[in-house]
Amino acid sequence: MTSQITPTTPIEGQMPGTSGLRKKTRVFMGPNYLENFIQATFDAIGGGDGGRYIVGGDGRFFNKQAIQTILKMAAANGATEVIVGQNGILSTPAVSHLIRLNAFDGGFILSASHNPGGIDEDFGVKFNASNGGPAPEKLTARIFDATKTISRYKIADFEDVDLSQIGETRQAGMVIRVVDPVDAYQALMAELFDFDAIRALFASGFTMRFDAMHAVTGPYAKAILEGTLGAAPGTVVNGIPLEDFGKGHPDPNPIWAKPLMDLMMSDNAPDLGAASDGDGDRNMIVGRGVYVTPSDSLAVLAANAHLAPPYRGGLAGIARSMPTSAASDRVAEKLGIAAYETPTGWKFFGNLLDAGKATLCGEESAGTGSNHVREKDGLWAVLLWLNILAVRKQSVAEILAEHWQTYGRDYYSRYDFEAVASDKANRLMDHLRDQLPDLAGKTLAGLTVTTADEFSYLDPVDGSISKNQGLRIGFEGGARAVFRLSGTGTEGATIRLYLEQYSGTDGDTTQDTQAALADVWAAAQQVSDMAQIIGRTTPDVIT
Ligand code: VG1
Ligand code: CO
Repeated sequence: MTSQITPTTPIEGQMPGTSGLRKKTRVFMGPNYLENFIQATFDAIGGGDGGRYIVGGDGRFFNKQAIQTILKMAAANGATEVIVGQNGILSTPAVSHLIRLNAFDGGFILSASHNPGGIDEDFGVKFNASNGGPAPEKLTARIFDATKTISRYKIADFEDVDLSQIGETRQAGMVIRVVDPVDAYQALMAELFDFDAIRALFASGFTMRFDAMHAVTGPYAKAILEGTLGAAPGTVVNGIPLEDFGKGHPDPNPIWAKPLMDLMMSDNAPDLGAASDGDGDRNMIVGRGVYVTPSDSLAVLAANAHLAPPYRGGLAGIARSMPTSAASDRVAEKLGIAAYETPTGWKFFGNLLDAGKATLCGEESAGTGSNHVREKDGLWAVLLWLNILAVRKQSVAEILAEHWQTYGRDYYSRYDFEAVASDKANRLMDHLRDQLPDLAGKTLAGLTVTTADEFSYLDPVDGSISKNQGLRIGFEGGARAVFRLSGTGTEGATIRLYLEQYSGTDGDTTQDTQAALADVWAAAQQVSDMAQIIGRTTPDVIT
């Protein structure tokens, strides 16, 4: 075997976004593109010498090929051991767990998450650090810097590794262990939850549908729900990971998981519907006839977590991303524990979890997780719901209704405007930013502004500051509009508008969501002048 040092030159635009580097698959397949980014990552963490890493992905097109390249580069960079999922499959939370379980130095996750897959769709790479969590901003900044000065990459020359066989091989001084993707993760879930109670729930006739959306959670959900917990065969649908996710968007929301939504709103609805995304870190929860917004799901899980073994002793704190609704803050207040508000992206929860300040974390984008790993975890959220349902013996609708009666309801919806020309999207944000200092006290579409600012985050653990994390406008009566630009897209800009309206326990908690948000939506249109600036007021996706 020979290790090669291959000369290369910097490639523009290799800046990791909200969650890793995401580009069109063909871009990643271009000369040196993946190699430059992987080498920059090794350089940014001080070289791979003696390092041990987890490698795996969501099974999308180019996954296996990228893994072969990473294995060869890890060996040439001096890594001593790599664990890789069989057939290249590992969900994001499974990677996070394996890093922690083995006390490894980090992991490479090949995924563009909820973005579609295929040669003409999207690909991505995330690097997770030794705590199992997404690279924090200071590390992604170092990686990006390294991509700008790169002049060579290191790659070993050996035959492609057979990823289909579980077992151990040695190449270029590096041990490569191909492992079952599900085993360790399933053991963790069995340790966390009351599997006997959930088994009894299914045995009592409880029915469920889990839509894996042709993405990575299929094997996990089948093994755990059907294989161990006794859910009926066929509970898991679309359970085989496909390279193109069956040409769909593996994004668990009412739009992209419409077949599941339709079933749950029909007369044939099972007791629980759930779905997960490309890499298995997101979750959607739907009860019979009722969709649970991710913000509400976080709040309900927080309020009921003590019913599941790992959280019996109570929660240290609850963290949510800024655009997520205030529903979980109300639970934290009642429990007398801290509530944290972080920028969008799981990397900001890592310090809070490591420091023991937060136990549960969540994002409005269908991400929920806890201190059991350092990623959001789709199947974990589903199992926590199941554990709670098994104990409370009520329907999802009943639990939700009781929750609103206790805490009031934060009506919530996100509007996405996709593929907006970048200059127009920036103009809209600038236009809003300019108005912020003078907005308080003004009335927009009948709503009086109480606060208006651009969110910036001071990390209470390491003191780092993250600026420009979204524009937020608060209104009298508990409404809020937040504007931010997505950091996961691969084409043009996506404007996300997050709308929220609180209705207290004495108010109406049974309105239609969009009706409850009509005023704040009108105010958001007025203040942003979106009709003029981007020429549209109809979102592509409403979640
Ligand atoms: C989106 C979500 C954010 C999430 C991120 C990664 O980011 O809004 O909450 O953490 O995706 O999730 P953005 O910048 O496009 O709004 V995943 O499941 O794609 O790793
Ligand atoms: Co994801």
